[in-house]
Parts: sequence; structure tokens; C-alpha cells
Amino acid sequence: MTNRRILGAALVAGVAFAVPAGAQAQGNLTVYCSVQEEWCRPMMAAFERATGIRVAMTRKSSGETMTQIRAEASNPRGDVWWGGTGDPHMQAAQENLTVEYRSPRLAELHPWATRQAEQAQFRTVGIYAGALGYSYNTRELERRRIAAPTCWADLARPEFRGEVQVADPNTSGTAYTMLATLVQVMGEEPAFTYLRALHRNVNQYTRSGAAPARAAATGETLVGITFLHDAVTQKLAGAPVNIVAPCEGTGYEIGSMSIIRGARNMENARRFYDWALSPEAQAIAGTANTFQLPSNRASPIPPQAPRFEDVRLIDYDFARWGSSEERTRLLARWEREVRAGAR
Ligand code: S7P
Repeated sequence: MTNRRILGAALVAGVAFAVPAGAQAQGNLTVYCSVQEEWCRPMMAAFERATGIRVAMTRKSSGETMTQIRAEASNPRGDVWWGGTGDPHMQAAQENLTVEYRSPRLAELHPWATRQAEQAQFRTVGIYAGALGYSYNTRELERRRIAAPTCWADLARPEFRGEVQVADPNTSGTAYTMLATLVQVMGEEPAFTYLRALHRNVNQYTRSGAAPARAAATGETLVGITFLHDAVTQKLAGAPVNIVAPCEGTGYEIGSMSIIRGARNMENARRFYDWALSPEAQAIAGTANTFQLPSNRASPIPPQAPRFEDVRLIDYDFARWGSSEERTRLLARWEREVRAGAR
């Protein structure tokens, strides 16, 4: 986790922000950011440049942020939660931890993004989307003489013992997306049978969802389960990886944004919200080498972004699997029957 005043950090680094000469500070904003740090930083810096509002940003994974917002409910410290998978944003909405806001930009968004908002009584909104899958290190696969995996089922094979990395679904939105995806693809009982078999092959449950893609890129793990776009970032950086959209079908995330109930800087929170839905703000993703599908219809889709048309995508039920009851129940079951199990 990092906690830094963007402006302060930039001054230490000797970077001059383009706040117009003579512009007055326009107040403050505290943003909880749940995408990769490499994307959080330029987003906050660009918003500061555009508005003169000073941003204090904390980066944490999606599940961790949800837990923090709940813990702070009686004395909220954050204003906006930007990014991270949609399920915990949906849960926060249901638990009354976030507030309704109907941005004038809603009409500019793809239907999947506005549907997310409607299902949460406008207490959250979709800002990007991306499909789940995995990547494997081609050099390591060849060295071990293992047949290339193409399905979820392949990752539970004995030859992948100790070779698979995925995040912990309690902290990571990515890993919770995997858990809910498998339940939807296979049915709950077969999914838990599969997860217990997969557990024997997992070398580490990481805190952050994108970490397994980096580990697969370096060969630290043979396989990393992540969103496909996190693996694309590694491949484009030259890593010897192949990216797999599993043959049985896969789920996806609607990366989301919410305003925290009790926000101390409500006006600035709304300004950030509107700005973050603009094509200009969404284009920052590509410059930060992160390749999700943006939610504003006028935002250019990075050519490297994995497209939904190329993936066997399930009709992920965000209302159900983002509900407080189901998310809490699935996580508890995973903890009891998978994490606590013998390897
Ligand atoms: O920025 C890349 C990304 O994969 O990170 C988010 C993810 O939720 C953050 O990590 P956790 O799994 O640790 O919560 C995704 O929303 C986003 O696409």
C-alpha cells in the first residue's frame, strides 16, 4: 500500500504540474484507488492539473478497500473510490457505504456501465471492463515439457503442482471474480471441487490481483491467473507469455467508481466523478500501459485491449455475486473449504 500526496510527491521529484499561473488551490480530495499504481498516479496528477484540486491518493486492492471503507463508516476518511472490480462496489452500495450520484455523463456510457449503475441505485458506475483468464510462461512450459493449457480444467492437472499463482479473493477483486466466475461456469459444488484441486497446484495466494501476471512474466510462476489485460501489459513489455481465455468460458469485471457516504469533499468528489467518465480521463489508461475497455462510448479502445468478441464470455450476474450475502458467503466457504485445506 502507498499513501502519498500526489502534488507533494511530484514536487519532491521535481515535476512541475501545469496548474495555471495564479490559480488558487481548489480544495482537496481523498481518492481510494484500486487499479494498478502505474495508472492511479497519472490519473490523479491529470485531475490536479485540470482542476487545481489537490488529491491525496491511497492504492489498495478492491477487497481491502471495501473492508477499509466499511471500517471507516462512522468516520469516513475517503471521498471517492476509483477503480477495482465491480462486485465489492456493488456490495458497498448495498451496505449503504456509498451514495447515489447521477453524473451528467451517464448518457455517454456503454450499456454495461449504466446497467451497473442502475443495479446499484446509482451508488456506483462502470468505468472500464475486462475479461478474466490466465497467462503462462512459454519458456518454463517448454523446459518442463508440459502440454499448453487452454482450459480452467487444465490448471488442476497434476503436472501443474506448485506452478499456479492467483490472488486471495478476500483482498483481491480479481480473485473474487475468478471464484464467482467458476461458480457460474461450473455450478457451485463442481466449482468448489475444482478449487480444492487447484489449491494443490497454487504456489502462492497474492494480495494483489495483477501480481500473478508479473510472476508469470518473470518465470517465478509457470501460470498466473489474472485479467487478460494485466497479462497483455506483460507481453507488450516483452515477456515470454501466452495469454489464455479458458475454453469452458470465463467471467469479466466491470471496473467501477463510487462516492463514499459522508465524503468530506462532496463537491470535489462529484467533479472527479464527472471528469473520470470523460474520454480524456479514460484515455490515460492506454498511456499507463493498461488495456481495459473504457466505459465512455467516445473513448478510444486501445488496439491492444482484449476484446469481448474474442472470448467465450459468460453472462456474469453482478447483482447476485456483488450482493453482500453472496459475496460474504462465497468468501467464507472458500476460506473454510479451500484455503484451510491440505495441499
Ligand atoms: O488495473 C488493473 C486491474 O486488473 O486491477 C484491478 C484490480 O481489481 C486490482 O487489483 P485486485 O484484484 O488486487 O483488487 C482491476 O479492476 C483492474 O482491471
